[in-house]
Amino acid sequence: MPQKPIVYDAPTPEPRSTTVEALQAEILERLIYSVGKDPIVARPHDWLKATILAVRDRVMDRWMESSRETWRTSNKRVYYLSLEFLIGRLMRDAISNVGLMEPLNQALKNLDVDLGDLINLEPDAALGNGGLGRLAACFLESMSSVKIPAYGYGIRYAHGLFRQEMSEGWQVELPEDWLAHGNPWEFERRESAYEVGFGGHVEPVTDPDGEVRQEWRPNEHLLAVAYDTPIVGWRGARVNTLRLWSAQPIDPILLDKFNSGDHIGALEESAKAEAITRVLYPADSTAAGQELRLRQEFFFSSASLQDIVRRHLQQYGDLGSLPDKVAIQLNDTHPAISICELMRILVDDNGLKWAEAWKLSKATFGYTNHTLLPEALESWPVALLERLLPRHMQIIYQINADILAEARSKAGFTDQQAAAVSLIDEHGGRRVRMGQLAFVGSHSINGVSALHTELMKQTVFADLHKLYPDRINNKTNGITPRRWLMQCNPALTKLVTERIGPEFLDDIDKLKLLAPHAEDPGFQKQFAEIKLANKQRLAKLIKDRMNLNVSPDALFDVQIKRIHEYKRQLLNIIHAVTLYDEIRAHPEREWVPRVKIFAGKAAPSYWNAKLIIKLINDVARVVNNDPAVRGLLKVVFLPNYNVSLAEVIVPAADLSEQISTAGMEASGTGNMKFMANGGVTIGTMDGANVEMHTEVGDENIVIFGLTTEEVEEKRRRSEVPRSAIDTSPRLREALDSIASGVFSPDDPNRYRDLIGGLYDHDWFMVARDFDAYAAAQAKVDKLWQDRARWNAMAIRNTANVGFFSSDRTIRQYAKDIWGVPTT
Ligand code: HBZ
Repeated sequence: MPQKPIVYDAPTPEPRSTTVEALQAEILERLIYSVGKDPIVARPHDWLKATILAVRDRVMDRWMESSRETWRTSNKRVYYLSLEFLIGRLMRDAISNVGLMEPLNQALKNLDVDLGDLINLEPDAALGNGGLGRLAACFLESMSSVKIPAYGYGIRYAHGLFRQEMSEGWQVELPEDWLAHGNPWEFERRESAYEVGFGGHVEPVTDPDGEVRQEWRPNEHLLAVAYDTPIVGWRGARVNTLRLWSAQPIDPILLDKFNSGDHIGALEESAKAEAITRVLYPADSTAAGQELRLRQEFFFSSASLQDIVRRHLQQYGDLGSLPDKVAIQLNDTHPAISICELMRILVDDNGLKWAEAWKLSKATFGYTNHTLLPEALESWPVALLERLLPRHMQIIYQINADILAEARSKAGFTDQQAAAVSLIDEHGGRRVRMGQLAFVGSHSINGVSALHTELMKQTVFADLHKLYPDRINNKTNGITPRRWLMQCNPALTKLVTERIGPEFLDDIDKLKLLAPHAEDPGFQKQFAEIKLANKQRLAKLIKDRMNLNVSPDALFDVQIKRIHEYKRQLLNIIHAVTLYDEIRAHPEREWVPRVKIFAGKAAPSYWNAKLIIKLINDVARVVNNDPAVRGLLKVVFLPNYNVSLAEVIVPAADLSEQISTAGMEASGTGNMKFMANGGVTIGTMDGANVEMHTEVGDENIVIFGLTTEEVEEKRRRSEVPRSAIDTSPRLREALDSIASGVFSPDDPNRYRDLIGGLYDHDWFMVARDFDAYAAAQAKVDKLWQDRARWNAMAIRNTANVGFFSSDRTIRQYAKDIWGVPTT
């Protein structure tokens, strides 16, 4: 039965004051009474903690009000399940969204503390690898901003994405330690702990009414403990909860073992449990495949589903209304086992009939696909699932039987097509395909850009799409304009406000009002001055971190993202080598000074990606130190790319490199961040670049290269890439110099195989797109030389970014998939 309604009219404390005096007094109070430090001896981290606690208090009233409102109105809740949330820093976001920037700045100044310094001291919450995790973070902020009652569910990794250092130009990975100074944002919820099981067996049990139920009896148990972080929307519209699960043993120590002298064995359980949430898997484009990863996936899925069902039953008392009150979005297949867990909870624990449970479950789940790369599509060996999750494996078989029956009964579905939709892959050891499971268990399957969604229909899900033609839909990605424009570029935000008024802060489409000013020389000058100041700040960072001088007057040409062959950092660095050759060969020409800036992490086991980092650093060493270059070209690889570094680089970029092989980047979201900040894109017709091209217009973006169809055609014909190299002397020269060791005299063969691959198969079309890319870069030079033209392009990029706000994306999810209202 539903719980009796809770009465909310008890007196609550007054909301905290936001005056300078009140903030100042409270920070001091927090420093003394919560941190336990005398202001005389307080260290920067102590001030940071005291400040976060004071800010957090100003979020609490709205947090409680938000959840009360959801209870009171019985509104539907959205649950976003993601193994990754790449949040970055939270403090500036919260301060800015609740409008505390000015009073807080003053309050701290009065205490002789610099707010900017504190902001930079906060560690990044790097609980994600790249785009997928950062998208989840933008979505959380947008869901609060457009007033959707929502929860993010994920894992509280003790160690987020590794710290990247360079050792002689090679990437080395070091453990990340974001919790070293504690985490003042989170609330541990000991009372919200759930048991999660693994292993054991399934037992049929006969109920008193003669019904036979399956009961899972796991032989391993551990606890999932919740840690809640408030996520505040723009202007404090609403505060939602990010609930991260931490794994803990049920018995912290086995006393009988300890007492018998087995001190290590006594802690074994504890270590095994805690291992599950110890560290984030650092691969972003290959499925991990290890047992521990599957344990992570089930652990957080089970805890989240138990929590969701408990909350629903507490409020509504029956499960028949689940899809009316609950929407669960699966961020890729990583939480797909949730579908089986919900079926188990409905059927085994709550006695629902299979068909009824399946209907409810399907109406509740939606699934977002983020990749078509075959190596990233998750599948688990049947034997592993059977051992770790025997009941879930039974459920998968039952789902599969139903789907196959449906497929066969559909007119014209051949055995081969039926095999293609099967959840079980029979090729070499039997495996469960998580993509098919997520698809059949959801009422909506969405891609993340128009092109990607079309390709989903034609490739990975072609047969399932035939069986269920209404399920696949597109939701082009977006980014939150608060973090990626207003906070990371306050000067530009101020300028835009002065020019077109503050309405765009609440309605990002109003940025379009900037377009008529694009040709205005006065406005261009102001726009360019802000870009220059941002470039000076980045130049200083490069000087401080790498002891390298770069000129802020040069064109800042930026490629920052995970290192992957399909993203083609190799194409970019080969272009740098051709520029290097040409600058030396033709000193008399009028060269555009360029700084090529790279940053990004490689998966630790991805050899070619790590080799590409080394190549960038090898080329940088030679080019940056050659007097014949006269500073006209600099190459920089900035180590340890993360959200906070992106917030400095993005506003300083002139040129945004979005040069993936067409058909391979599902969407990209970095592309949108540059656009917002007046960066001009050089890019292929891939992912969301296609829609950026439409939004900004052909004259304001530089598009080049093979299309998806052309790439596909060349691959199908197994065309030899050699002729592309033979007909391009500068490409051949650059490849020869790299392959022969010009940049690696200490190991001349270092790049032989990497470059050999371009002659051999060139899967990613680096050689075949090179001439088009070089021509596009030459066009960029021309545009840059006509600075008025360039500035107009930059302004039009900012003006037309509105479509790429994650508020728009989230409103579309809300309307088409979740069925919830928004503002
Ligand atoms: O998701 C990215 C896509 O590559 C990018 O194009 C898109 O914009 C973004 C948001 O939709 N995909 C990822 O970032 N993928 C992962 O991070 C990943 C992590 C763990 C995996 C597999 C992929 O096991």
